[in-house]
Amino acid sequence: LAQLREHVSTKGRRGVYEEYEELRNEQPEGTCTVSLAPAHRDRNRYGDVPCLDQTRVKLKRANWHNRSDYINASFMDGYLQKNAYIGTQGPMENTFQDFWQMVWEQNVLVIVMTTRVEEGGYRKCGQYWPLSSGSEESYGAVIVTNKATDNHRHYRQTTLELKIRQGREKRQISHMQFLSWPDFGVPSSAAALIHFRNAVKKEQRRLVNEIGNQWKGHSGGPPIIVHCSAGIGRTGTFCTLDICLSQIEDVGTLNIQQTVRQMRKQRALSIQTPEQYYFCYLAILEHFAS
Ligand code: PTR
Ligand code: PTR
Repeated sequence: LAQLREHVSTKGRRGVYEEYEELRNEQPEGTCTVSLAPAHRDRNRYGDVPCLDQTRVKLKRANWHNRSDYINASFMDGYLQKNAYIGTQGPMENTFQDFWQMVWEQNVLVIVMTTRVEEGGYRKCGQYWPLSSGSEESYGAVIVTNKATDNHRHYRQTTLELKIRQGREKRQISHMQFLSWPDFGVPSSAAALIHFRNAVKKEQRRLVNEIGNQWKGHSGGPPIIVHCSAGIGRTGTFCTLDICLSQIEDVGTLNIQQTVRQMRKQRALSIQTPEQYYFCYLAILEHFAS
């Protein structure tokens, strides 16, 4: 940590920005053929944010909704955990069904949303879950019920119940939306974001323990879905912080640049601005300063 402090104070903000520029200049490995196929154009929220073929999440039952297996979503490794996250774009009206199919098929227990549905008068993400307590929506074969919503200062936590049309199984999952983070920006409070990250971690652990046996041996459980609008800027920043904090909690060291480099091989373009990159340093330093 002293090293980290030293690293930042010697390099200064400008030096850290340069470090980020190095990452930006590294050519992405891999291809985005499926993502860029004309047939999938309307399933990408942003034409300039495709996802890599090598790590994309494939819908399994492509015939559920009579569609191909494509969704703009990528598996991402966490700290010592393969596929700890799925990074994805904010669902759009025409991909709600795909999104919920992915949630069901990947046995997801926690969805992290780091954007608001609308920001500055612009639509950033679809309203893809039922908003009011007690209400129910169907998304293709998946039926989602809002069981309860808890409002915290910087985030909102909603318990959702999922079931499949014609199926008997019911699952409870948590939707956790962080509310203080404009896109291309950094959160208004590093402490609030880290507090949120800890709440997410705790919630995942709680739900994994609750479902029991199924995940024994995979201590981390199923992937946590993390999304913002494009699924790269804020999503990448959140995951970088989570990985670096986990590493520092475990072995006392961390390497932000290496973490982001690895991440960009799985979810291309992760971390969108030099400020977001710098924010990772500041947040960690601030967190351990107190
Ligand atoms: N200590 C920070 C702060 O007070 O801003 C972090 C924090 C944020 C703590 C939110 C608690 C918070 O409230 P809640 O538990 O309701 O999210
Ligand atoms: N074409 C968009 C743009 O650059 O404006 C793509 C984009 C949008 C990229 C939002 C990143 C964005 O931020 P985030 O990944 O945090 O939602």
